[in-house]
Amino acid sequence: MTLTRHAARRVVDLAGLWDFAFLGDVASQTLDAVDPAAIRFDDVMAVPACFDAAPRYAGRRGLTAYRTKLTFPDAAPHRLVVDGAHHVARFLLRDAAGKVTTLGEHHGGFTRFSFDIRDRDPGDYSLIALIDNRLGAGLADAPCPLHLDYFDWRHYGGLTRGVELHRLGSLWLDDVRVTTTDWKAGRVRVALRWAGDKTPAGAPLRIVVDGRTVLEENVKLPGLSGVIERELTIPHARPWSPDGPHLHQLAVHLGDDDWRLRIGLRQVRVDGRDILLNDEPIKLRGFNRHEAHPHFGHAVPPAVQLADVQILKAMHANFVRGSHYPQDERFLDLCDQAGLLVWSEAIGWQQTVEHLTDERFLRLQEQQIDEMLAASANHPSVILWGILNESESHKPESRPAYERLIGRLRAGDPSRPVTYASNHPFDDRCLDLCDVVSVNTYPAWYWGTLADIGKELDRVVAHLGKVGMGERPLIIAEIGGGAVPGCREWGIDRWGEPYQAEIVAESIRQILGRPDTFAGIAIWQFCDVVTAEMSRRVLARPRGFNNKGIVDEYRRPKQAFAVVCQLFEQFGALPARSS
Ligand code: ADA
Repeated sequence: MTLTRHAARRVVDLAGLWDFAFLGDVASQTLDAVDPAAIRFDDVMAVPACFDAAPRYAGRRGLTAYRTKLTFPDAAPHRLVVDGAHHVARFLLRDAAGKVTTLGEHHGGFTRFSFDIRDRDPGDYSLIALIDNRLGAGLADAPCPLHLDYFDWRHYGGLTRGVELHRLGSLWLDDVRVTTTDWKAGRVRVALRWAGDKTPAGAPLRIVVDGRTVLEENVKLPGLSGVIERELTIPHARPWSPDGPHLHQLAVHLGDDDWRLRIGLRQVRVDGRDILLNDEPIKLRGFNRHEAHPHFGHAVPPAVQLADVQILKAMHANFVRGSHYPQDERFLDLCDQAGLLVWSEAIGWQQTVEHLTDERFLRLQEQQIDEMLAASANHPSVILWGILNESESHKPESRPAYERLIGRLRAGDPSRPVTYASNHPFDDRCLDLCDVVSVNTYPAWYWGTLADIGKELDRVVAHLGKVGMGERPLIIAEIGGGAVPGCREWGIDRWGEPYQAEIVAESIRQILGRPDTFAGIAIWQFCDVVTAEMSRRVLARPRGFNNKGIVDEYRRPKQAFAVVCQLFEQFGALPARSS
């Protein structure tokens, strides 16, 4: 279950069963209060997995401890790479004599982080992870303010994605970023971030594409870290697109280290109301997807991720909005391969001015944005960056936060357009900061009838035109209605499968039927997901699920499934512009 990008570097996959202890859920049970020597590991837990999706701990919130063995073959620096931990994690290393060192702490799920391990003797150690999945009711009492109790999904906890131990040696690659600079000519820019302990003055650099060496030179390595940039022409270059998702294999070798990835040649930009992929307008037909499953929580196994991709393709979708947080990189790998376009979004859900003016919240948002970019920027499937779903973008006090976070995205990756999903389209004050305008709206569900879908979309379009936002691409980023699986009653609309199918059909017709007005649709939502445990949500959501999935939580199709298949196929065959 790892995402190893290395063949030369020694990488140990730490997936498997770890020792486990549920330490408690009382307020005094904090990371600082734990004495690692006193932890009684009386159980085991799978890694990756969500401990609170496992039957014994289902729904529990509190402090937990995980333990596994680490062996260091020599004194070289190593790096512990954690692909996701929810929500607060502290990692400790314990040597054979019982001496404990803290490796570091991380806040926020859904993104990769790492800790370097230096200056210790070779031999066997215990790695202990203290993981707290508790939520706060507000920022002040939230162990991690990125995860709050009112969001409309269950926040699962644990070591939710892969964990690896990397041996770094004396010179290593920290990151490789590949950006297409000319898709027609097959030109890319490769930026290598390197670092080291006692680095040599220079080292051989070799870049191999699809098995052919395209660059070989000796590079100078001044200091202990730096960036090397090169422009390359890919031999026998073939562009990447949803219809032809061609991937080239790239391997970078610097000294004894290496980094491997698959790249797709494609450029994205906006032009008036169009999103252009390799200079051609593209209409987005797709879904919002939560990375969740009742049996696995957020640690959705590869077989289910693959099933999701297969179902999306079966519905003739070409687009997924990763709502409302960065999706697992394995899922992005599958999207690269399948030709699905992805909107990748940093975590956020109806954040208020209080949040958007809180420095701790904003710093963690920036950290999550940086981590999302690091994990997702090389994926050709990712065409859009997003932040802060449905937050208070209509209040003037929020604007500095939008400027700051959108600025962070642009500085980290100028090659993709930026957006956020607004539920305040009529008084939003930040839309001008985006390249793509995205609006969430629920006519015929939270209010009105089927006839209101077209009318509401007209109102949105007219208003955006009036405030000077009419000449940007417009995505309806959420629209839909709920259906409890199997529910159908004469004369009752809400929660029945037939009515959901009608809402979805009318929405698709209204949006994809007007290609000159809309750049795309993301139906809310792909599959049913467990909602938050707070009574305000559970009482408003039958079964305790957000039931707006077109497939249920086990990916079984509802009536709307066939409707989407037919309509997405029909509209997918039409040109992206009427003229
Ligand atoms: C909002 C929100 C979604 C979901 C949806 C709903 O638009 O962005 O996460 O909660 O409403 O089902 O009501």
